[in-house]
Amino acid sequence: MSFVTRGFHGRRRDDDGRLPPGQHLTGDFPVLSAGPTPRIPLDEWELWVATEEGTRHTWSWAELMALAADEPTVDIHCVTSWSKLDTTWRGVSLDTILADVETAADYALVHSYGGYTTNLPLEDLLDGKAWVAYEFEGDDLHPEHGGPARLLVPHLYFWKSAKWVHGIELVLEDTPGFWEQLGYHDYGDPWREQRYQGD
Ligand SMILES: Nc1nc2c(c(=O)[nH]1)N[C@H]1C(S)=C(S)[C@@H](COP(=O)(O)O)O[C@H]1N2
Ligand SMILES: [Mo]
Repeated sequence: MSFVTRGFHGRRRDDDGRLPPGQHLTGDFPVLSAGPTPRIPLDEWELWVATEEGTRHTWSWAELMALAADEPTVDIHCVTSWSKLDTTWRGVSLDTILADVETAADYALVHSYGGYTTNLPLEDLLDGKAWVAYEFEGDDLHPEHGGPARLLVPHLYFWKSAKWVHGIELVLEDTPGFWEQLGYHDYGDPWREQRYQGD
């Protein structure tokens, strides 16, 4: 009888297998921004969704706040190799935001205030996998971290989680965003280490 079980033999660390390959844990919350932090007054803030047919849906800040919110606790993984476990957020699920949006699109190109963009398959925004988040660890989301609101798509590398989210363009064909045009992966699954195009 073998007393060395598979589980005992396998990698066991304090992250409990929650750290994707090539990542290390960090306790703090680094700021990674490709440009200056835009400041958007809440009375001017707007979220838009545009379909491939040209239909536009918009939400004011008050309208976003009126939507049912979730409080997800998730692990986040930056392509620069830090991961942070059990981060807590408050935000509106994309399922709620897209509930009444009719589309045949398979992809989304997300637009931020300030001009940043990032692309992902529409299905990666659905089924409880993505939020428009406006609180972090119980406080209003700090402007440097994307406040007043950012996209939160924790199952993909964190560059997909567009800070200062402004709009979601639903498109029939995948269209690379800011980092994707500069060589980062179109999908960006941290568990498959999809850091760069070709990974
Ligand atoms: N608008 C915008 N969103 C962005 C970025 C950016 O430069 N601009 N950087 C991305 C990258 S590379 C990462 S790792 C995370 C960083 O989020 P943080 O600064 O809150 O840690 O935001 C992502 N979203
Ligand atoms: Mo990043």
